[in-house]
Amino acid sequence: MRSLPFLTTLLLAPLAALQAAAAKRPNILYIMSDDHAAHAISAYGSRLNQTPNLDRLAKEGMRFDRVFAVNSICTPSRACILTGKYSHLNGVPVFNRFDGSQPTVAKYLQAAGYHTGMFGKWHLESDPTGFDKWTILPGQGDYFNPAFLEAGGRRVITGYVTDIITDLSIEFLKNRPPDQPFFLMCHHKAPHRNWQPDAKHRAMFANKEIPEPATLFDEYAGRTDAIRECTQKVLENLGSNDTKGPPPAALLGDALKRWKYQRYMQDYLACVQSVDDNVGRLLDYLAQAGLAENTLVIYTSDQGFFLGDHGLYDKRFMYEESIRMPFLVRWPGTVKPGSVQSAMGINVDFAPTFMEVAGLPVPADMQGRSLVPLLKGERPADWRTSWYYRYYHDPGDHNTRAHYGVRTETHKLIYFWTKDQWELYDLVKDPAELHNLYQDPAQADTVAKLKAELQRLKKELKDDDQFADQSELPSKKPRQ
Ligand SMILES: [Ca+2]
Repeated sequence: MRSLPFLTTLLLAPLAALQAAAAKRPNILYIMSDDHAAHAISAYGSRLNQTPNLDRLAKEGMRFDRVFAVNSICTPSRACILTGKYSHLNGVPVFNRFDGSQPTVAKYLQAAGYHTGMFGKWHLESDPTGFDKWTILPGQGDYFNPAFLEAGGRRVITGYVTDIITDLSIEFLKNRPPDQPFFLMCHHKAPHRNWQPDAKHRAMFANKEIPEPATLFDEYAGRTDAIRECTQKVLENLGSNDTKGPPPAALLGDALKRWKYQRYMQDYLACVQSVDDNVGRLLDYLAQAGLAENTLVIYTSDQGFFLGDHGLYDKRFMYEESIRMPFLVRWPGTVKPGSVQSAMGINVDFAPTFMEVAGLPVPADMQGRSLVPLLKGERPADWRTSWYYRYYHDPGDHNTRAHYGVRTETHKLIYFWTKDQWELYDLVKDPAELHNLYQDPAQADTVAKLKAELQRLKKELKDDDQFADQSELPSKKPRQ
């Protein structure tokens, strides 16, 4: 019989190894803003602004050029990110209450020993679950002197919302248990409508002439009814609450559209500038605290946004400006500094990514795929070449028609099912998506192939049109 000390050594050695491995597990800092389009980040080639702190992440990490939201609107995107599942399976197709009893990546990480925190805009109505500490804005929240909800009740914090959310996040880091890795979700409200910057950043843009997008005066020739019918148009639908005062009385038509665009973008970009400053504060804190080396940092937004593109603001549509999420990742020792990734990622990939980063198996019911191989600069041979999109909120706040579709590396096919109308774009020849080719006989083969791919993806993702009928949609109005 072997001696007791030998057995003890045998049992303790793997335990010690496990403990050592656990101590080295990377921290995860996930920073997400609300409605921040990639084309308002200088690392993405913005013509509009300079974002030096976000550029730091791109310079020291990886810039993903093709990461997309599978349902481009605030609440559904958040549910997709937490669950790794599409809207029809996570139960949040519109602005309805998230069932916090379902599995989420926060719960998995917390159970595996991560110290978990959630600060800022939550927008899922139910209280956060899976977080050791949370302080969230009720509903959309306020830009100035906002109220917050937390396990202990409600409190108002004086100041500007983007600064406060950063303060709360840093406080969480300062007070974290030293023997646990952390998973921190820092969710900014900015730059959500109605774009209220603080005085310092407003002054930076107040008199600045912002370049106009090439498609500001898009007249929608050849497109379906959906874009014409929507009420997310810069000229017709931005009101004095958005422009912070009425336009000069003499302005009409194109001149009025230009004026509204300027007022909209000056405030939007000023809100972004505060986000950029505050990302810098968090990065500085990581460096000062000696946490930078073992922390994966992500910056993203819950979807993209139309910055006057196609004459629009807001998101919802499956067009590129709306669905494309900025996605910058710094992970020292794993991600090559200054690298760029063009493989297509989707927001249901985030949860599987966090699982793999934490050394955990990806649950079989998550529908996304871990981005870790891409972070390592590898592109698996079977990486996706197409993905599925579905937007439900019709008519919603902007009379935007429900639609679903497929995007490949080169094409996009969109079906507005309540209108029974289709759009097809060649993203290589027409990246601005101005020419709907659906009726072009020369595209018949392409249309047939894309329709087959659309059906294949729907089946694979178990989308049985669960929420296709408007009467089947959950309540669209959450408690504020
Ligand atoms: Ca949003």
